[in-house]
Amino acid sequence: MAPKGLDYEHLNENVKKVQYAVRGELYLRASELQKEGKKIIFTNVGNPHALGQKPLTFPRQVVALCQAPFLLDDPNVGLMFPADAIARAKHYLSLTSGGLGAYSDSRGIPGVRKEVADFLLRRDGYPSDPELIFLTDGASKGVMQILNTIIRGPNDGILVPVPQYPLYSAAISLFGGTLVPYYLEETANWGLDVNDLRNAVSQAQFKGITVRAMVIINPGNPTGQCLSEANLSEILRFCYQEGLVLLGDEVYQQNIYQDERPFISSKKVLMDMGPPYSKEVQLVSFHTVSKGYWGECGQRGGYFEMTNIPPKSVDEIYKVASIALSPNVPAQIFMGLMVNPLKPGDVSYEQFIRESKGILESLRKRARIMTDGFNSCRNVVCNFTEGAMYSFPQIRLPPKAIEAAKSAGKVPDVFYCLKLLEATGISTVPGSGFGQKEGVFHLRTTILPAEEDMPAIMESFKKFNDGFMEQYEDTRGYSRM
Ligand code: DCS
Repeated sequence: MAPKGLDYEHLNENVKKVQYAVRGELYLRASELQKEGKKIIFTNVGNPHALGQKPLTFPRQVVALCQAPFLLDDPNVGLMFPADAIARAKHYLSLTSGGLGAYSDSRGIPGVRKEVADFLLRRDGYPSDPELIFLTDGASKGVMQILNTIIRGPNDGILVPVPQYPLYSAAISLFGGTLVPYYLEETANWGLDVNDLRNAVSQAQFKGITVRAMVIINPGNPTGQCLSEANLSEILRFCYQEGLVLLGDEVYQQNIYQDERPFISSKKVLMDMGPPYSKEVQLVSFHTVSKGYWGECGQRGGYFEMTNIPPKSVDEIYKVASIALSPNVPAQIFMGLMVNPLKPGDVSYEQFIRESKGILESLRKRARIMTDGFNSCRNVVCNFTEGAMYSFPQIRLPPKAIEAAKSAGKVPDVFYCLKLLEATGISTVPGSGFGQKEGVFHLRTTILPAEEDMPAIMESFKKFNDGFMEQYEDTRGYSRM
């Protein structure tokens, strides 16, 4: 019989090459165990509402009204919804061309893009052009769109931090480019050394690869570090010298759990540097409604802002965005609400602040409980989660455990995480899914389980880990730090 278009052997090889650990082997096994009736704690995905985080009331009221505009004509609407939610719903409906059921411009609703631009001006102190802001279905779609635009083939390299969030490795292989790793230094709190970047670029050149873009994730996923202003300006200077476009993944900018290094955007640092940098360095930065105290992952709302990108390239990006017609319109409203929050004096302001502060303060406590919990375990060392939503402890696996993993046909950290899952129901992602130095092992968990459940989860982890180490330890040493 003649081969058919979707026969496996004939598929796009780039599709087959893609790996995405966050929903990989561990996740599949956890789903199986759940079906068999085991209680699973899903800490593999940064999906706050799935772990019980309540949505903020005000944005849901506004979007509910936008979804059901007939409620606005109900004489009792004022009994069901606060006045500011009603006013805001009317505002957003007036920005659409036919409500939530109509496609918007492929770059997103102009009025919402204006709200994003106003937010960026307030945040960074520099004007932002709504024409250079595109709304997307989550940050993921924006990242993919930009990588797709850059990558021409295997000789195009993208500098990506290792450990990294596998959206980058997966999208780069999907588009047929080459990931050029730069290693974050665990012993320096996952810091970034610009000399390593230079080495990474020269090594790539040696293999015939031209590095064209650099990714930073700030705050880091899975590593949780916040980049300092000095570090960011070194990175931007490096991009200037090498002619790289900087992709600034800043989706965790609200998730900060220490006061020494508050979030500072790449855009602000770039503008502060002045010319020639501020006029020359190409920057695309990404944000989302999925993270922060919003955690509205299921809504799929995001944006990217382009700085110093030539108009003809912007037109090409617009053209490609047009193929998908329009980003989700309800998600665009969430984005508008996120960047244009309530102000003191608004009827719902107090409640909004109470809810958002409550979430962030609790996350800060959970970050601390987790780091301390991991550091109290045998052969486990863990940097503090300065930002984002994850803890990324290093597990120093004894040689016997590594041998046992090999005979089970598993990568050592996958072996450890599977055993952890079977014993405790805690579903994590092995460090190998994010990249790590040879012979060093990690796992990633989110810091998202409810605060009151956290002590019991850490206790159960400790009991498993210390038992595992007891079983496999001998006197010959460990996987190295
Ligand atoms: N960038 C980073 C660094 C992320 O961690 C994520 C999601 C995204 C972009 C994409 O988010 P949205 O498409 O929802 O805007 N993080 C995943 C993770 O590591 N666990 O859960 C989701």
